[in-house]
Amino acid sequence: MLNPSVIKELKKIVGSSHLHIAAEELVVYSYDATQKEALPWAVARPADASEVSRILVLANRERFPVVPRGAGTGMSGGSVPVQGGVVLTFERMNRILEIDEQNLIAVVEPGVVTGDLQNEAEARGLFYPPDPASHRFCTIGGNVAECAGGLRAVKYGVTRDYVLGLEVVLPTGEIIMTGGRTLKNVAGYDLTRLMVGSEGTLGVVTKVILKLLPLPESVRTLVAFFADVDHAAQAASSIIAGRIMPRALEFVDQAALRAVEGYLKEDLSRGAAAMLLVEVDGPETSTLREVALIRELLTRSGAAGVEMAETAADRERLWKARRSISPALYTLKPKKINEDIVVPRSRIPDIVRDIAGIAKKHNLLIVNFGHAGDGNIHTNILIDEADRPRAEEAVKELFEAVLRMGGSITGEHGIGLSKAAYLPMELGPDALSAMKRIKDAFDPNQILNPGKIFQQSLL
Ligand code: 2HG
Ligand code: ZN
Repeated sequence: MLNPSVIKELKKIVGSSHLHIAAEELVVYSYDATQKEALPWAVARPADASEVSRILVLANRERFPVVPRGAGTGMSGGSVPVQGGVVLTFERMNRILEIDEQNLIAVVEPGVVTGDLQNEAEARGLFYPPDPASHRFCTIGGNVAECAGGLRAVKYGVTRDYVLGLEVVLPTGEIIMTGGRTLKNVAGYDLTRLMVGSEGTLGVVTKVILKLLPLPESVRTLVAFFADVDHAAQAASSIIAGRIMPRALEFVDQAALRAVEGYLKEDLSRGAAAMLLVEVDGPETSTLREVALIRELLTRSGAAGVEMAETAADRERLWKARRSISPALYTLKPKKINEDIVVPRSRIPDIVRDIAGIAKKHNLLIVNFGHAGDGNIHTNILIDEADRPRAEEAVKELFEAVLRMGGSITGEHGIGLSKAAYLPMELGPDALSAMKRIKDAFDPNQILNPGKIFQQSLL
């Protein structure tokens, strides 16, 4: 708990109307999209980097945890204050500070909603490609912390590929700039890349300089239906092997299709067992050519039907359905263990088969969907609480299979709380200990987002 004199100091830093200790406020900041929850002791809404810095200095003096939080859409418990402390929330730091149309750069505060930045860029003929499924709610600060991926990563890469520079408050209170407004910069260690994806454990990001691209001239979207999941997985791999680079290549299995169709009360697939969504962009002539090639590949891979979304409304309808899968799965079972494994893309059919075997062995409902173009499948185990021990066995077997194939246990959601126990499986002791030494160098008193990434025994 915080003693009254610390609460007084915090109020002095952010202003008393921006420091919350009422139970009903604390509950709002206690959970993320994993259903994990823990109450913070206080919630602070800083206005700028200097307020964040003063809070961190105080936290080191008084030894209380500080947990930065975006919109709480995280999928690994990264923003859940498991050891209590003060949650930092960025509702007041939510401005797009600049869109530099000469240099194709945006400068934003961490609380900007990702979809708002995408829209603002598009209104000027520019493009911010990272596109998490939760783009209408999630924030750039959270995206940077987790190195969010999303729907367009297959062609355009992930958040780290767009972050040119950061203003960061270190856990000990210093305010530093990393990188800058240039595309190239090799001055010293790449602290920008170290911060991106560090899950709020190495610093608090207070400003982000992002690279923008010109808005592609044309976009075309195809949807393909399959009579079995195996052919859909093979078709996804064949598009990549066919040297075509769609901007999105998404896979949805039968259980996910039925769930989202029920949730949206819409028939998307007329009973298909699997669906692929494929989107290309670029100059008009090249998207036309690519669509024809993809159609041919899909048909050759056994697609039962391939359709093109003719209008913007058709496209929107398909993407809305895809983005709704995650919440829709809660209609199947009360608990959802979401994994985001990633394998070399030619191994998608193999991992999908292995997952079916694991589901059968443990008698579990396991649903697969997601970013097939990246080899990144959202494997969701849907359970009642009583199924949890079997589900945990299944997770371990899933990760073993993924690692055997040269993959990773997390493509975009991060380790957070959910996967801390499994991180040693992927990294081994030496890489893990190198990471822990980095954490200790930045945060000697372990006040920033404690309990994340590293298992308790390593703390
Ligand atoms: C998505 O791509 C998100 O929809 C959520 O990353 C994935 O719920 C999930 O497993
Ligand atoms: Zn995803």
